[in-house]
Amino acid sequence: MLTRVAEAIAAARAVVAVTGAGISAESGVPTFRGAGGLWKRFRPEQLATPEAFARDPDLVWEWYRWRRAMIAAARPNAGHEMLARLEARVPRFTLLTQNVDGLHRLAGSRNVLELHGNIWRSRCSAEPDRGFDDRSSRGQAEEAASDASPAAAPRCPSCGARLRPDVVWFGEPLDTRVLEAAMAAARDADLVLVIGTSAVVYPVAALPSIARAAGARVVEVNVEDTPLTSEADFVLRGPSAIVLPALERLL
Ligand code: BV8
Repeated sequence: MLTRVAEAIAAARAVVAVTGAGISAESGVPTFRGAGGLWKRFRPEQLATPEAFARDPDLVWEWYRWRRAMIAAARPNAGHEMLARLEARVPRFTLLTQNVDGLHRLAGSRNVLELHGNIWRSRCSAEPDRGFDDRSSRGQAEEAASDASPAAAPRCPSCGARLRPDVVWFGEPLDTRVLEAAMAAARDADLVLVIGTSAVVYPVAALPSIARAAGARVVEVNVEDTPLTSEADFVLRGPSAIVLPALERLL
């Protein structure tokens, strides 16, 4: 199976990778729905929704700050690094990630669409276009300058409204331009590598089917079956940090 996937990659003009939390699992970042996953301790409705933020912004920020601390300690793993190298080996490569951890860019991937946003950015809850890179010293200075206690949601230095993580919550639309670019890449693809996602969150979960309907073949890399497994042309069962380098050795 691995050899047939390597042959499909070698023959492809346009490759799209769709990744989820599973590709970051071996970097020590917990997944959402697996054993010990993030949603085990909290329900999505409790934290990753605009209603949750309106109800208890400090609790939501506590969760995101906890995740940022974990992600800050994480490094890209062999799976992220293989995809970064693959980008240079195929004529057209687009990486569509649901992950907000930024590890693909850290690994060197360039053509990355962060479909659910990025945990290191925040934006004003009252002025959506006013965003901040909280990894920058300025972002941290803004946060530190806010006179609230460290546990409280940071405030916008411009208007005083609360800042929110610049991620897409349940019930919120994805950025239209980003989603349109992702759909276009899916329709153009000869091969889609779906890696480390439970394939249950829409509209991203629809992308492999859109690609397949336009003639692409679909490879699933996962440690377990998902709703996509029965649709996939190739199923590579195993951890992505092992499977992807093994695949690369055959290219
Ligand atoms: C929207 C925030 C509309 C950022 C997240 C019924 C049917 C269809 C859709 C819906 C429905 N009811 C509600 C909806 C819509 C909803 C949705 O899809 N709900 C699902 C749960 C049914 N979708 C939305 O709300 C989206 N918006 O539809 O808007 C709209 C339009 C106009 C106007 C208004 C509204 C927004 C979705 C985004 C939600 N935000 N997170 C953050 O805090 O991170 S979702 C959350 O789940 C994360 O972003 C995550 O990326 C995403 C998907 O999870 P996965 O990445 O797949 O991770 P998971 O843990 O689930 O799975 C890990 C996988 O890896 C597993 O399969 C595991 O086996 C595997 N694995 C583990 N280790 C490894 C591995 N694989 C390989 N190697 C390993 N080592």
